[in-house]
Amino acid sequence: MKREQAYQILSEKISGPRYDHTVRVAETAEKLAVKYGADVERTVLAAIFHDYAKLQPISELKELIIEYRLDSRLLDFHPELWHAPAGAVLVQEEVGIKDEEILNAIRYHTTGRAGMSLLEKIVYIADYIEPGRKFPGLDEVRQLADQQLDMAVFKSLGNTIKYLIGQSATVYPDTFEAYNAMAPK
Ligand code: DGI
Ligand code: FE
Ligand code: FE
Ligand code: FE
Repeated sequence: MKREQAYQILSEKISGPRYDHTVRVAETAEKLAVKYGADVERTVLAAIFHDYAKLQPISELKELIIEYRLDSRLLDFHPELWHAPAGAVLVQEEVGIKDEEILNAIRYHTTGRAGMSLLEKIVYIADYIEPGRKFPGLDEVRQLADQQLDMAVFKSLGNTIKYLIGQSATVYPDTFEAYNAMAPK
């Protein structure tokens, strides 16, 4: 699928600031894919569709998790997490993308997971560092992303865990597993 077609399909699903965020994630992911030698077109496609389900009503995301027998633990965690795994289902069913690595990048873009592929790491970090973001510690992660992708992913996972704990929020196990897996050995 060509980018123009992907953006066309996306624009029927999301618009406004969320669409603009997606364009910035795709541009950031493209640069990282070139730098780190990932498949550029597949990385960009994953980035374009990473938030495909972001504006879907929570009730519909919940139905998808049940209907497609996704990890039922998701339902005990914050609904903000649901657009990622439910989005992977919708991108497969509605857009027709079958590429498992692209689908996994969408599925795990919010939490991360242990054993992320290069393409998954790039989408994860592009979502975190795109120029429109403002998080504490972002400058450090942006600098790391320039040279040490794994360290950037490790730091951003740590920052997210710290942020969530600061909010007294629960942390989905995949996020901890991703953090532990990315710790420098
Ligand atoms: O969809 P985006 O806003 O572009 O970004 P995202 O999908 O990476 O993250 C959405 C939100 O999910 C973000 O505010 C942080 C939060 N989040 C990430 N991991 C966890 C989490 N929230 C909870 N409760 N638990 C997690 O493990
Ligand atoms: Fe997202
Ligand atoms: Fe993210
Ligand atoms: Fe996003």
